[in-house]
Amino acid sequence: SRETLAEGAMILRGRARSQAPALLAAVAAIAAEAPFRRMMTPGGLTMSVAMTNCGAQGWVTDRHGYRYTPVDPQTGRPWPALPEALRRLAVEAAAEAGFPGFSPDVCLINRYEPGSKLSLHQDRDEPDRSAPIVSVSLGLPAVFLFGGLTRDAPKTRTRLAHGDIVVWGGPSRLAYHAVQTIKPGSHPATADQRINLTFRKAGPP
Ligand code: MD5
Ligand code: FE
Repeated sequence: SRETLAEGAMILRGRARSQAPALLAAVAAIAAEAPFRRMMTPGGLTMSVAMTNCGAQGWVTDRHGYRYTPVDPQTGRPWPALPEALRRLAVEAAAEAGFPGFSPDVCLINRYEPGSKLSLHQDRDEPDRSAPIVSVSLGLPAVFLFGGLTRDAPKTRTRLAHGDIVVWGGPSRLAYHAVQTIKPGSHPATADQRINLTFRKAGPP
């Protein structure tokens, strides 16, 4: 099913479901090379979400700020490659949502456990704002808050469950959003975790 959340924002419910075992196996292989870690915000708070990356660069935050780096600062090695099967899924989903020609070079992987949340923010560290972000949710469900171009704009709540893909492009690309605190639970695919993959174009336009 394809539903429009807002202009440029389409949700493909269950779209990744059949590929979930392969996606989770890929995440485990990536995490064996570039472990999940809880990063520090520039303000000095440790995030409740654990993160890793694959692709040509990875998104990081520390006391110096938010940025993309070609090398994992924790291991000193390049981030693991973006697996072709993951890349293909993101490119297909983007095309289905009206964004043909998406060329992701990065996948940020978020790991939530009960009690984890992501506070209201915009994704603005990628210079090419014409490229959408493709988000794949696996495991425990989340309540997602989708707002507007200012922090105080009205917000819509939507549940994101195992296998759901959301494509955020056009005017929704820079919308404020948040993930509410994950509730305790168990999912057959991930036990007590929610995994979210976001495919992005972080390289130059
Ligand atoms: C998540 N991750 O569920 C979300 C999914 C992040 C993040 O927010 O930055 O890692 S991506 C949601 C997203 C991306 C770009 C725009 C919008 C939402 N939006 O307009 O609401 O872990
Ligand atoms: Fe975000």
